[in-house]
Amino acid sequence: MSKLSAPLPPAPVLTVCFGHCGIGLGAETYRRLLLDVGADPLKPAIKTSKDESRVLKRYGSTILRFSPTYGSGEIPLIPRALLVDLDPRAANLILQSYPDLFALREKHVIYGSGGAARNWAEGRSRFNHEMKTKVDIKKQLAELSPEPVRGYVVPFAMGGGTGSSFASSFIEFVKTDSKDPTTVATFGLLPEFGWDPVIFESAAINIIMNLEHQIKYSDCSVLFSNKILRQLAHQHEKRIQKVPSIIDDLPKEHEVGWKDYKGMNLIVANAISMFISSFARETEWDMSNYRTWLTTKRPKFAIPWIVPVVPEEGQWGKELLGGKNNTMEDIISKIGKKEDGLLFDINESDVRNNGGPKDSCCILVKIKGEFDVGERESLKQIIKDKFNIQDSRMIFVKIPIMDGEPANITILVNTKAIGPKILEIATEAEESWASYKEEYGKWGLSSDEFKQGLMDVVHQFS
Ligand SMILES: Nc1nc2c(ncn2[C@@H]2O[C@H](COP(=O)(O)OP(=O)(O)OP(=O)(O)O)[C@@H](O)[C@H]2O)c(=O)[nH]1
Ligand SMILES: [Mg+2]
Repeated sequence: MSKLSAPLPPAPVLTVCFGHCGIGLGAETYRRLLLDVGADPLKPAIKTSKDESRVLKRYGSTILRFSPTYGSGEIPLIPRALLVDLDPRAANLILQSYPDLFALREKHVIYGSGGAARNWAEGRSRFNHEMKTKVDIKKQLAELSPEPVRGYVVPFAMGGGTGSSFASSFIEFVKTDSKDPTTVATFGLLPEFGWDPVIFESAAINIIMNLEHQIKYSDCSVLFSNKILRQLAHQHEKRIQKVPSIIDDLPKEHEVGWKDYKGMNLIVANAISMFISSFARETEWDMSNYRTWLTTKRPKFAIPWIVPVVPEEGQWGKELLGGKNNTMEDIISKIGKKEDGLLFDINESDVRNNGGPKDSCCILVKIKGEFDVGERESLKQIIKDKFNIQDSRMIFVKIPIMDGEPANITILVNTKAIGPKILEIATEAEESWASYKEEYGKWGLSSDEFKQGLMDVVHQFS
């Protein structure tokens, strides 16, 4: 195809994953995005020109295309994804299992010489040393997108060292370094204390410093909690067991570190892939619109509510659904059967007592059919039953659905009701600081800086 006849691609969106958790979530999301179009994640390729337009409509510029290399004229699809961790194990595992997906090999990864010891200050200090001196992060980003970047999708855990601090430093870096307007969307995961391998006191400090950076540098911050993901994964265990995931493809002798997170990560991947589809596919909604949505909100964070929690088996791979499970009616019936899930740990009384009059939501709708007045009204009613959100504060984004794809609705909710959960963590961080200030101070986090961060977070969530 000559350059002139090629369609003008929109500026690319990159996914930059940080730490063990971020890499697990990001890789699962790409697998999911590929399965949505019926591509084989182990060898994703465009086979025909019909395929090509279908794929372009689906992914927009989140995927790189290269000239045919598979011998048969097929064009490989390569995610614009960067996997970053101080500990090289997680990224290596993914690369080993998906050599054709992450076909740019070492260009997809940045790693250091071992974890950040669950210490945000150590992680930040090592980001500045190892990432900016030993690695040329700008150059590596340019490999994935020689063009100016439209936006970044950034998944990570907030309670550990590397993911929490690297995501903080990275979003600060892209927001302050670039002259081009770019949209940053962060997907931050809260640990389940008493279950996850995190240290309560230091994790609280890490979370506060990370949140402060999200407040300053992220345009669309989405929060999840492992507590609720674990519950949902358990509740839907039977179905999840049958759903293939990136974890099933890991070398058997190594899968241990991720095995327990399979269901949880599939659930999160469902929400992140809907988020990406909301602007990567042909919709009226651009990624930068999220920037305006949350700008004036306090707290400027959203939590996802998804229907269904995990897509039905049978939709995966190349089987077509034959017109089943893809209408609004199916969505409503799934909510009736409690096959939906709010991915943050608040309940009805939290919403009743702590929600605010300016709570709002962004409703991503992928269903077959017109999405007519009746269907809109029933969805609005369901949302009002759970969150007291006014009609005028609801935004609908209709995502085109392809044949054979199941219906999916993801509602990003901005509500004051999450405040008290975060303030509990802030209290823990404040009480723990005295015993950690020496250790964190060694790595360059001063008491003043920590206290400023704490104040910003408390102000944001109060
Ligand atoms: N849902 C989910 N949680 C994860 C996953 N991997 C780790 N976690 C959680 O993330 C938190 C720890 O963050 P990690 O991502 O392991 O840490 P890291 O960013 O690599 O940082 P350090 O290892 O401390 O340098 C804990 O709450 C874990 O339970 C994952 O794949 N999925
Ligand atoms: Mg780690």
